Amino acid sequence: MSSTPLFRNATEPVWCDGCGDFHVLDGLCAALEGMGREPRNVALVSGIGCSSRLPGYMESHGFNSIHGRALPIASGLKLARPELTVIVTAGDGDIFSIGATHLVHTVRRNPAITLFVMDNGVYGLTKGQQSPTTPPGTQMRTAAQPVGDASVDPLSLMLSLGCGFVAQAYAADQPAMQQLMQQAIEYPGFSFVNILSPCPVFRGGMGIYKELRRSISRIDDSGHDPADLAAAHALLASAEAPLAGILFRRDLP
Ligand SMILES: Cc1ncc(C[n+]2csc(CCOP(=O)(O)OP(=O)(O)O)c2C)c(N)n1
Ligand code: SF4
Ligand SMILES: [Mg+2]
Repeated sequence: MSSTPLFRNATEPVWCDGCGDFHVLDGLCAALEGMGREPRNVALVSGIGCSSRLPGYMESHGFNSIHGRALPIASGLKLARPELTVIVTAGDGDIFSIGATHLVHTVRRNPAITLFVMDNGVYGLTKGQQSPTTPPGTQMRTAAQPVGDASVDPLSLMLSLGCGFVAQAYAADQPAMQQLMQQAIEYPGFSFVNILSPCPVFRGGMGIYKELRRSISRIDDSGHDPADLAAAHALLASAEAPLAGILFRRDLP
């Protein structure tokens, strides 16, 4: 896949063919370049996971750190170097499982950091265990029984925590994802975009792309007002398909 040259370094990703994270890498490189950012003014921080390898493929400052700990590291970095564009790229396991407490308290502090979660609904790096976003009833390769636990809804969680920018994108819809990335990066506080980024190896095969493209419902088409928190909760509660777009946006102190 092609990436814009400015933000892509020469390292070849080790992701499997068909991994959604290729799209996220391409989209983020294009989004940053399109905003006129320079690699020396951008810092990417991640934890551990297939998705967390992303900073290693970009021509910017990067720290592939410790499982679940990217947010406190990024918060410290933003305090020390406020002029940098600080972006956290995480997996669903990394951020909603082992890193969940950091997520709660980072939202409370509202630092000007952007969080992009590559949500594939699985622990990809460790070969297919259930993650907090795996739907109940899913049969994982690594378990004898289908998943019995309830799942976390990232959008609902972030709305409830009080995050001022909550959005969802689909990795293979490049123009829409890039636009959302730019809006999130421009937001003056803590912004969150959940990116549906398939792991065809351990969750659903390549057919998951077709399924997502067919089922995704665009928030823009619903007439939803993103400044209305109650409407955002109501839209989520009534949604029968994955949503894409800005669900909630309000400037916070
Ligand atoms: C402290 C610690 N516990 C567990 C692990 C093992 N581990 C590595 S990545 C990972 C989960 C990755 O899942 P996710 O964040 O969803 O990323 P993905 O690989 O799916 O992109 C786990 C449990 C670890 N590296 N460190
Ligand atoms: S295991 Fe899944 S998440 Fe990891 S690189 Fe392969 S396709 Fe991507
Ligand atoms: Mg994952």
